[in-house]
Amino acid sequence: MVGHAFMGAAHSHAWRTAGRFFDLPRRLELTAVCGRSEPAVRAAAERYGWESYETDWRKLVERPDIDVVDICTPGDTHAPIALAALAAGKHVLCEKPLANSVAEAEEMTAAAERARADGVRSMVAFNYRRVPALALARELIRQGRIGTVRQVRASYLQDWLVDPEFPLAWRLRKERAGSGALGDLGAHSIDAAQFLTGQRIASVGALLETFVTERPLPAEASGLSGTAGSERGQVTVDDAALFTARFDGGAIGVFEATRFATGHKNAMRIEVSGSAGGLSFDAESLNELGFYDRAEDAGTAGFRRILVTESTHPYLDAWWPPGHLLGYEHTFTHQVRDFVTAVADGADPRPSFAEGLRVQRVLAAVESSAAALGVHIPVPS
Ligand code: SOE
Repeated sequence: MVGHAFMGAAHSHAWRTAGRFFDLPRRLELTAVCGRSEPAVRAAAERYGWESYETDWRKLVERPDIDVVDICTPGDTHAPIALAALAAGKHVLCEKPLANSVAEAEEMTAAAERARADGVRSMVAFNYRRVPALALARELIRQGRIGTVRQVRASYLQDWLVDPEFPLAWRLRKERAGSGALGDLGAHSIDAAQFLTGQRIASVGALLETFVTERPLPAEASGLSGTAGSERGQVTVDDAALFTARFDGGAIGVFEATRFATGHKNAMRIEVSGSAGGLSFDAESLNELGFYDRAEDAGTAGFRRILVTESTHPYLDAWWPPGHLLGYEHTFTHQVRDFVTAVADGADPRPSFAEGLRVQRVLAAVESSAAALGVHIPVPS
């Protein structure tokens, strides 16, 4: 694994846990973790249970005792690490968004497709696909339980940037992160919308805003927390992104991704309205799915709450008795389970790099539209 901050911690936990709850076709060994600072990566290896560590990812990807490279670094290093790992014949799991640009994502997808011919697999870590409630929503949509999908309402709301003195972390620098709330949060919503509906976003019209354009430079490397130093620097990404979308199957959608939704910490919400019913999800109530069935008697019909904890629900057979809840970390454990199972079966793990590229194209179209003051820009297929 390369990177050991927030996502590195979540992925470490998942690599450690997946084989203990799911019957995996392979035994997992946490062979090595990589980070630039020796003391920090040594501490991470100890804390998360990695057998060894490296300070140069180039050395890591060449190691003969490694089969899988898991990329948990900021976006600017996804492409070089993934390209080197694929060239060295390692299966690759890469954090989202796939890259910082469409050109990088195209190169990564082409490399993944070449490597696939030699049995090497790759996947993008859109972990919300592995929330049992969202996996169930997809099953219900596929079964036709809400009829023809007509509308998607997706918002991803956080508020960790409301304080103008919050430091200029890497997520606020375009050269490191690619974009702001759009790529960090909007990418999840785009993937979830396409995953749930089975339709692809065909065009978008958008608005981006940066409310606080200058912030204190961080005193130390900081993620979602950190202390401010005395110098200041420019914020070069969006704080909030709004866009509308047309899907290729006839649906339309409205999206909001923001780090300025005061009071909301991690509200990844999505609602799908169909001709026969509706579905509604909020990650802050992770174990629940709202379901409205138009066939029910109008006098008593209404959105009802499905508690997604039955052993018949996706992923739940490995966990606790009904009503005993799962959390954010389980989504990463499910991701490892699906990735390892696909790799061992010689199947294609999803979402593929091609699907990650598709999301990247939507992100780019959103930026083009915003630059053109909301003009709808077709997304090339
Ligand atoms: C920060 O905004 C972040 O950690 C994202 O990078 C993750 O993808 C999301 O799951 C939670 O919020």
